[in-house]
Amino acid sequence: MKPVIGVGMVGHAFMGRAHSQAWRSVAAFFDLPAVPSMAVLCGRSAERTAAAAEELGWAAVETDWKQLVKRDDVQIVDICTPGDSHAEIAIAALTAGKHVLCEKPLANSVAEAEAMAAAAREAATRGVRSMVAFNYRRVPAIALARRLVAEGRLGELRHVRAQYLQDWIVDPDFPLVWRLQKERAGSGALGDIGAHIIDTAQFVTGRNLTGVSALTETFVKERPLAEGSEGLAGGSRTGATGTVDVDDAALFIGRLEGGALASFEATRFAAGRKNALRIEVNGSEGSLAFDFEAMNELWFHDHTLAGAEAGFRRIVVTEPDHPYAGAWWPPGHGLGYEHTFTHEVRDFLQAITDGTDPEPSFDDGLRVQRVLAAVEASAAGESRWTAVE
Ligand code: SOE
Repeated sequence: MKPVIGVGMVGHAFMGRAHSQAWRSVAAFFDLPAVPSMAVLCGRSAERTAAAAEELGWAAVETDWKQLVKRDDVQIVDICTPGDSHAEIAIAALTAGKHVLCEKPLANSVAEAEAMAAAAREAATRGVRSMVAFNYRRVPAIALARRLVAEGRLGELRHVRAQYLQDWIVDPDFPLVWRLQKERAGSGALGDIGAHIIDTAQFVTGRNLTGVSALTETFVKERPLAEGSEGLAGGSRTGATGTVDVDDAALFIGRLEGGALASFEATRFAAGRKNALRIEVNGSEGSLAFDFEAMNELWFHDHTLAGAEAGFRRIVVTEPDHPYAGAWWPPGHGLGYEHTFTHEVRDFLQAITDGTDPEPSFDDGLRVQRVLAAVEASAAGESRWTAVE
């Protein structure tokens, strides 16, 4: 019998559902040294949390995360709440000796992220592990892209072009859900989806951003208020409206360690683009291109080949020796969004049982938070060049 690790999850909306699916399926597809048990689900409403626990497969329910982090049947605390509660829950859980998986962005401010990273570093000295949930690192094609860059297949890196394009708030009548509220989410498209492309760019290239120059915009400044909105769903209208105090779109250029130039675009106003997380990297010896809307494909151009043979080649990233892919289906049968979360909890469980620090760490989350802060500072200061602290 394998050891069992109890999981307590806080939050059961969109991310909570995605994480539940991962905890439920991971042991069926990956040979793990320890298996997770979906011990406790925590949410504010007893009734809605009980219904979600039943639907998603959690054994027990709590309505106060402070109780959850004390429970003996919980060894991992999985935080799937809006950013305004990440720091408090994560620090309490780490202090109580629980491993922590925390949704992105790590926090709503650099100060909170610093406190979380410090708590994580201290906890690691006690064998307590933490990880921030930048799930796109676990798309097989993205992991393969990193491998190709690390192997030197692109040579000297010159350009990174990253975009995250969605369109779910194009309608000005779409309500002011928590992702559009600064107090809850920290920022708008920037923190919600810009954080993903910052992490993806730094992960794929293995280089951090050193400075940025940015523009942000809020296209729709007033939106209807709604009650009971969950995830990306609107809830029921109250009849009143509220002010949008976050960005709808963020554009910035930046420089990476080693000198490569980078551009980033994060928007929820790209009509027709649903979840287009895209990245292209150009180096002296080749290029890579990826679009999440075709997530099983990676495009690779080998510039060392003779001109007559060169050109972008489509790699279908479903072979047994591609990252993660071998655990699933025969070649060509493809994976989806939910698999990224399964890979994430697989790597987290593996690191916990190996006694190693998983990545992305809270320090990686803090680094992204510093970029977000630099983007906001630059945009507020007429796009002036702003160093990432
Ligand atoms: C909404 O923009 C959202 O759900 C993000 O919050 C997630 O991080 C991203 O994976 C999909 O889009």
